[in-house]
Amino acid sequence: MATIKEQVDLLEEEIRNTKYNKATQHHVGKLKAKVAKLKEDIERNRSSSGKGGGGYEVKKSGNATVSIVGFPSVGKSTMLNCITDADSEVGSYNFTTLEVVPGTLHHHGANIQVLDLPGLIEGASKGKGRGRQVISAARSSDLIILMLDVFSPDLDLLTRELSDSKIRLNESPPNIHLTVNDAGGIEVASTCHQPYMTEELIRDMVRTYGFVNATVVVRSRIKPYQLIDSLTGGVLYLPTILFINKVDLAEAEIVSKIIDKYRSYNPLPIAVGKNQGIEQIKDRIFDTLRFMRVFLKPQGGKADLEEPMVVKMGSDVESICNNIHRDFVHNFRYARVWGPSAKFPGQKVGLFHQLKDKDILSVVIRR
Ligand SMILES: Nc1nc2c(ncn2[C@@H]2O[C@H](COP(=O)(O)OP(=O)(O)O)[C@@H](O)[C@H]2O)c(=O)[nH]1
Ligand SMILES: [Mg+2]
Repeated sequence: MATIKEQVDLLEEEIRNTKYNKATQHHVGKLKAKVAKLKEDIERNRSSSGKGGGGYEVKKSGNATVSIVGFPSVGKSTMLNCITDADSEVGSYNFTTLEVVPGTLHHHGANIQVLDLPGLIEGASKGKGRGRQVISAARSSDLIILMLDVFSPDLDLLTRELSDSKIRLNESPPNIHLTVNDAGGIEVASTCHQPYMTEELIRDMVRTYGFVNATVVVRSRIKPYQLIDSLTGGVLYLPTILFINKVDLAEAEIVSKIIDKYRSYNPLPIAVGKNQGIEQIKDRIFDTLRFMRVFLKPQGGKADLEEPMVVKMGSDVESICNNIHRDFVHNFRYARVWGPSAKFPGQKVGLFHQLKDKDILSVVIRR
């Protein structure tokens, strides 16, 4: 009897050796569901035997956390030193940075924690090098900065490592809902046309994955891997930005070729070692994190229009209260809002009211 690992290897080999087309997609889809199931079993065995990966313990701080991910020596530490108050060791050889080095970027009123991660190497997702730690730190962030060197711009290798670790970059989660039933087999209901897989394939993959009776409602166009993502769970959807570093060393033509090749990422050419592009880097990070400003108005007083509180877009009154002082949530009575999120000036709202950029907020607490 083959071990689970051997079964996975065999199935993966079969998937690799099967030419993917309309005639085989059904078969391949089922194989993939099978692999996903077996891999989950392996993970379960691993965690129950107590051999955890052991990630870095990085204490989160600031309004958001950003991780710099890249191969060794592309200039990650140099960038951290340029945009934050940190002092990370810079080396001309690989593997300089062995630990996660945090720094804080202060920009437009926001405090952004930036993590310089040890260089990612091929095989990181399988635990090579500091792979597991790099990836667990990356998973705990709000934004991933991908950094490439203009002379070794292998973005696919980088994103593959992240993708193998269940991190999806610049993607929205598929809209799939699965409900387990007592009887009736697998039922699939799709609210839109599915160009990438038939409903029959969806049904067979769900069955192969191990469900017997379930209703699957799909409300977006999905690909087989997205169905597997939603079956296995634990997938992270993170925004990302791409920086191409060391452009001072390359001909303009080479730089524009790379930018064109990865245009879907809207890459930013930089040369942090020469202090080029620093302000653009900061702006890009700030803009991608999608912050908003909320002006606080003390009860009966005037709003502070000078120094807004910077929070993530979509934040509600509760998260603002948490930012002011934890007693504010505890003693919260109600709040009043003026501005874009208010139906009328001074609207009375509760903790779960979603705020908008440039709102003015007054929180009333029990004394
Ligand atoms: N020419 C040039 N060299 C750079 C640039 N950025 C970093 N370097 C050099 O590249 C080497 C590796 O940088 P480092 O920040 O340690 O890379 P890390 O391993 O990704 O953290 C160092 O010798 C840096 O001085 C740049 O924009 N231009
Ligand atoms: Mg480094």
